[in-house]
Amino acid sequence: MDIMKADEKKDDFEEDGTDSENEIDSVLDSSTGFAPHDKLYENLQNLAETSLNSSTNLHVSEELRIMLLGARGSGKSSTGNTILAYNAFKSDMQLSRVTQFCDKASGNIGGRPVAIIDTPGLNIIGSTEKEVTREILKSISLYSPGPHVFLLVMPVGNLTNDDKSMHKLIESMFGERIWQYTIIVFTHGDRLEGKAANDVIACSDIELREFIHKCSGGFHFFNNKDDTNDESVIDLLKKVETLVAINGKSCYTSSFYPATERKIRKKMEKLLEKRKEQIVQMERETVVRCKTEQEVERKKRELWRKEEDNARRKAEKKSVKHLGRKSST
Ligand SMILES: Nc1nc2c(ncn2[C@@H]2O[C@H](COP(=O)(O)OP(=O)(O)OP(=O)(O)O)[C@@H](O)[C@H]2O)c(=O)[nH]1
Ligand SMILES: [Mg+2]
Repeated sequence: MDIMKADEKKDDFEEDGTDSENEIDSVLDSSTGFAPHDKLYENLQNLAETSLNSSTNLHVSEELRIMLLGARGSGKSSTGNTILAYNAFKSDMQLSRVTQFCDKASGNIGGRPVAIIDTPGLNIIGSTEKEVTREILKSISLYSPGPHVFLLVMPVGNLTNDDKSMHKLIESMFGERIWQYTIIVFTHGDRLEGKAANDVIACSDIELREFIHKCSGGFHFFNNKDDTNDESVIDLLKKVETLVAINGKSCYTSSFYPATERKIRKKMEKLLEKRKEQIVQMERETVVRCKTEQEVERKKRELWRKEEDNARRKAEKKSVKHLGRKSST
């Protein structure tokens, strides 16, 4: 029986937008292991009394979710690897896109659990751009209930027109509140040739400095080619912790998404929720066939990627249909 079809009919009744906005934050059950209803946000609220000086901060046991965004080849995967101090993500010098899918890897920095979500490069290049934005927006299971901080990764330099278009694209995807959760990471810090990072920024174009103003977390320089940059990672983590504090220890949630995206996500989450039992059953069948732990992880991730992709496409279609109906009335 095609459950998705039955779901579609039921969802059509729900197209009138009367659902409570609060439902948007409903996420998948933790029993799957791939869409955990992470309690971090609540845990962080409980920790509100904890002093935020950096020495205690690095021993807080909750996982910080950090999402990397930026143009193709800007150094996102390398930055993720530098932070985690191991080669979690594939990084390479090539003109085609190296990272194709969002991926998550975890580590421990100075006693602080950290999860990094790597993403494919966001470049304005027609139809691929749509695929990439869909890939980033659909990966609910990887960063639910939301990243604490976005690292916008860019090679050190003034803003190009492509950068400016990419910022518009990011804002259209996540809404303008994203900048409250953003730190700019300038890669290729080796190009500084001994100059102080602050001096380089002070002499940069006004457009770049205005953009830095917009991002609440400021900026940080990284040299991903330096194997001895532990100190720089700790400094970045302090900036991340400070930004988390400024944001009241909250994370970026789906309620900040632009209205259309919120609707799509809500539908997508409902579709996935309805298929949860089947997905869990498929997971069980997959596990039996796998020989290693890694294979289990990979297969589960592939399964969820496919399910999320299907749900996203269906949710997008419904939204377009809904908008069409609205404009014709
Ligand atoms: N010299 C230098 N090279 C860097 C630095 N950061 C990244 N690179 C190089 O830049 C190239 C691209 O880096 P990636 O980390 O793969 O870039 P990406 O943003 O993940 O690329 P996509 O996944 O294709 O979007 C690689 O050859 C890296 O070694 C840096 O700080 N200094
Ligand atoms: Mg990459």
